[in-house]
Amino acid sequence: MEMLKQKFKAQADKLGEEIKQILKEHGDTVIGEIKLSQIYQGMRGMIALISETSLLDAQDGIRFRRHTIDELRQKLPKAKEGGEPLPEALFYLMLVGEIPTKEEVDTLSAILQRRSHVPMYVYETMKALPTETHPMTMFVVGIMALQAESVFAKRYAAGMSKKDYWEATFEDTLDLIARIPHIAAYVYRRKYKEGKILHPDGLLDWAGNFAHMLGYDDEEFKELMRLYMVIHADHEGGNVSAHTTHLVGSALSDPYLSYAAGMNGLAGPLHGLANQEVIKWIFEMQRELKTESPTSEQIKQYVEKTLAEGKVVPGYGHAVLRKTDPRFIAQMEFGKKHMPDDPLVNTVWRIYETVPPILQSLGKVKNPWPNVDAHSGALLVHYGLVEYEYYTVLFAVSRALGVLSSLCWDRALGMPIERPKSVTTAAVKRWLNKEVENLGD
Ligand code: CMX
Repeated sequence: MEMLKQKFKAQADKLGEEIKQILKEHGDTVIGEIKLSQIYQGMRGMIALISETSLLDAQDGIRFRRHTIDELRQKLPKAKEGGEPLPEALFYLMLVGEIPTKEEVDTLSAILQRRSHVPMYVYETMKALPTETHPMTMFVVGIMALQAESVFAKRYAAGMSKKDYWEATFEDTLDLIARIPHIAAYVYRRKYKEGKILHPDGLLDWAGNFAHMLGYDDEEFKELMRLYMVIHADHEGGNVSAHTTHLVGSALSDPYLSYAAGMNGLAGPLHGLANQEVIKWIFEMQRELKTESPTSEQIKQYVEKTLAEGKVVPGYGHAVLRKTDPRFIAQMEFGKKHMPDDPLVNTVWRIYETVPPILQSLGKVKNPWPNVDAHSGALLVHYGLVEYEYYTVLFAVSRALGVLSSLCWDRALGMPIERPKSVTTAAVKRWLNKEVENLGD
């Protein structure tokens, strides 16, 4: 751990110096213009944030420290030969920008195991909720209960110096990543398995152990969890969960508060909750059409009905991507390798052939292609994880790797409190009528 921490600190000091120089020489360089439409329409395309861990290309998809999903699947160390990459290896890569050796990842897995204890009062807090509570609410309540353990909060209260913020954030980050799968597994076992808790297996890697604690010891399911935890980890800084974590963290709210805030954003149906919405939508379609394997024509009619009812087709579209999400492709490859004949998975592939032309024909959908959420549920159902309301919790466990490594960078680079300017429409009108010189006056 000390080695990883020192490596991170050295990288952060180096980049911090480079940024100082960049700002000294180019701080006043104009990087583009902002259109009035952008401030009304979700700030699309507005470059407004720095996030070191990943970068999203509209055509090629996400790159983690310049590595595509395909490259990660090739290059990151694995639990088994020819298998899926270890998510803690991706965390290492996002944190220090280097692909770790297998030995370095094994050390990190062991450290996470050692730091994974969740105090009993956290479980008691979650247990106090009625079982009908949505799993994402239970999960965030668990994280909030755990906040009492924050190193950052304790050290800040004791008068921590600014120069130590990064270190307290780093400690909280490792503790949180170690403990989050335990909280998530508890949510699942409490809500769906009569509260029968399964003890961790100290010999397993982070995602393998998570699968085990959920109650899925099938080796293939563990591989799915490793892939799942890798592909959902980060999607640059502007998406709702990453941006919220960063924003809340900028007030020096500790990593527990910041991550919990981000996950409340992930729980929205246009963001992470879309994974439950997709499978719910497919199940409803199967029920209504009375078939497990709807034809392309039947799917087309059902999509048109969904649109006519004023709803979105879940799992399709994206605010940045303009092609099929490589995270969808990675899951499709997993499906082709492990379950090529699964009827539900085949239905997902048939939907993929059917939906894009329909969305294209609407003339307003900027990206008619599937995103990560279009595929994930069908793979989980294949292994028996059918409780789709739980799916966003899996996304949240993975997302911790990205948003928390980013938070370490925010504190190490001394990022200030975020505070963009807002204006009223009355102010916009005054400015358009040339009553004032500057928008906002
Ligand atoms: N089905 C139907 N209509 C869609 C659509 C879809 N899948 N995707 C976009 N549209 C519509 C929008 O609702 C919007 O309609 P209005 O002008 O009537 O409001 C219009 O097309 C233009 O939207 P856009 O610019 O193409 O998309 P946005 O950047 O505004 O939104 C997203 C992006 C993802 C919210 C949207 O595509 C969507 O709602 N998709 C379905 C939900 C989903 O899968 N979300 C998960 C995204 C990935 C993730 O974060 O996990």
